[in-house]
Amino acid sequence: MDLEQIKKSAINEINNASDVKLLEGVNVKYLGRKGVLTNILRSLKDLSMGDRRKIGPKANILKKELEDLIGKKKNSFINFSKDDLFFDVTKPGLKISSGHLHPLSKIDAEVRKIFLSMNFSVVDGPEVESEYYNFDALNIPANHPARDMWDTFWLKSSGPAKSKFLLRTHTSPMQVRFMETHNPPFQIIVPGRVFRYEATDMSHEFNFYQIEGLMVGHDISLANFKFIVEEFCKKLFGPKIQFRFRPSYFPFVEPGLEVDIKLGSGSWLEVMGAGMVQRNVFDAVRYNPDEVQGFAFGMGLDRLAMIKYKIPDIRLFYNGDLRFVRQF
Ligand code: YSA
Repeated sequence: MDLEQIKKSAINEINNASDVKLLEGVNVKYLGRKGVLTNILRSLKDLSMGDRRKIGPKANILKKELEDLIGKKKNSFINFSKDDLFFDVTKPGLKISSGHLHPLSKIDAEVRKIFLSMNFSVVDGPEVESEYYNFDALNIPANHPARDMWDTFWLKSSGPAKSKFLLRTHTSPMQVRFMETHNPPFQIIVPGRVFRYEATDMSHEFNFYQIEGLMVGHDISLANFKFIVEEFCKKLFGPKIQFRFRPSYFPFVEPGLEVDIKLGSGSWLEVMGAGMVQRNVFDAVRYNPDEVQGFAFGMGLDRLAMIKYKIPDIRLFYNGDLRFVRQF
């Protein structure tokens, strides 16, 4: 074998050696005491001066080259035991963790989808609102005792603004804003964030989400509202859901009512306020209350999520604990 052939087959065998033991075999075969290359180097002394000068340096360079290659290959095996190199194809794979929606975003998407399927349009509104839209236009003038129903974050007003500003306490101001710029008939929902200056507990946050609903047209009655609510509840929670209507009071509806849903524990949770739009609200937007009627509702999105996902405390949605969020 000449040196070129030896080089070719040695490199080939080094590359193919799949563990330290096989590599050691290659080392012995070429560089060991009786190795192929060692024998050539040893027999140099028997060659003529001319051949020795021709073959000697080449054989030594090749020896160095093979030692380097074997050394490098050996290093690549360090830290790997034989077991490490064994790939168990029957082992279950590692789960790749990917981002996903927060439970409130999930229920928000679901609620929108249900109302879209019932021909409602989705409208957006401002979180910083004027006192006029949040209260006055909704038949809640200054000093009206009903303002106590909504503990308010007031904003420091800058400049000679006529109306004071606040963080909206409910999504109802969008009823007025929408009616000011649209003519009936229409049916809309307004999902959005609302703020209340109040203490928190298991079912109350100071920052939460509501979905406002408003349907205005000719001959709209409370029966239409009951049908929509029933359809909505069944689509969101399934056909066995139990809910009840209770008479209630909001200055911008007459009559007013609230809707509760029965929890697994047997107790009831209030999920929305609602009613038939009050004449004074229609007056404020220059609709003729003798010609059009409408119902409106405002539901707590967080409360719907609590029921749907069986969450006992609303504060879990906001405390940023990833162990909670990752369960959805
Ligand atoms: C009433 C009549 C209408 O024609 C239209 C809308 C309304 C609802 C009214 N704007 C309102 O805000 N009523 S409410 O104060 O009773 O809140 C409505 C729903 O929001 C409640 O039923 C509850 O589900 C939720 N909610 C209220 N305060 C909350 C809350 N959710 C979490 N934390 C709070 N602090």
